[in-house]
Amino acid sequence: MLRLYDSRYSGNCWKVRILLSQLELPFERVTLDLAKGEAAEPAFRQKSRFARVPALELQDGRTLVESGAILLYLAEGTRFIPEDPFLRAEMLGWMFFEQADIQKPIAVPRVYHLRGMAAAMTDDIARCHKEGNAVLEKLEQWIAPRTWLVGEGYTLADLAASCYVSLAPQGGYDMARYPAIRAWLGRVAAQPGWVPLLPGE
Ligand SMILES: N[C@@H](CCC(=O)N[C@@H](CS)C(=O)NCC(=O)O)C(=O)O
Repeated sequence: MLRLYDSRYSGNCWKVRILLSQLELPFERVTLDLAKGEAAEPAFRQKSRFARVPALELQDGRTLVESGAILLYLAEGTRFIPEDPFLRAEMLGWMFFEQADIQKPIAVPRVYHLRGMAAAMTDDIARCHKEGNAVLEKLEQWIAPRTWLVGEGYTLADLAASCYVSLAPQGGYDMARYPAIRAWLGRVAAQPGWVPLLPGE
């Protein structure tokens, strides 16, 4: 059986759990406590060369790291990856953009809030919000006249890009500014097999 090493609050791990659910693939979940430094422990570093989750251990014992790589591996040959080479490349473009530009300015203030450090980090949070709002504005403009990020259907682009964006309010972002993003997030969450970050949310 597939074994997913993850953490409860990680948006990157959440992406993988959503796809596993949507593909109806059974998996064993091993949840690490990152605050206790469990990702840096030697036994886990044998599995994850970057000492980070998610890491997906395959049936044959090999392990894949990086959420985008894991998504691509799992979704190969399914409706979540467009067959058309241009659309496939556009999908990858959104996945790269998410990792390079969307994730950090949203994840950093969220971690400060979740760990009760927000009051001490107001300057850093303001810097992240400036950067993050500029990126969210680009996303808002792109998605406003569209249903999905790429082509005519839900793809890995929507899955990968939506997770941290939907967590932005936990980092103090005002999403009232982004009606088209909010509508798109609603469409993503309504996809069959979609699961929330935490049970019962
Ligand atoms: N680009 C990586 C990022 C992975 C990452 O940053 N994981 C974080 C949790 S979201 C982690 O494991 N951090 C290790 C730690 O906090 O010790 C991916 O998408 O998989």
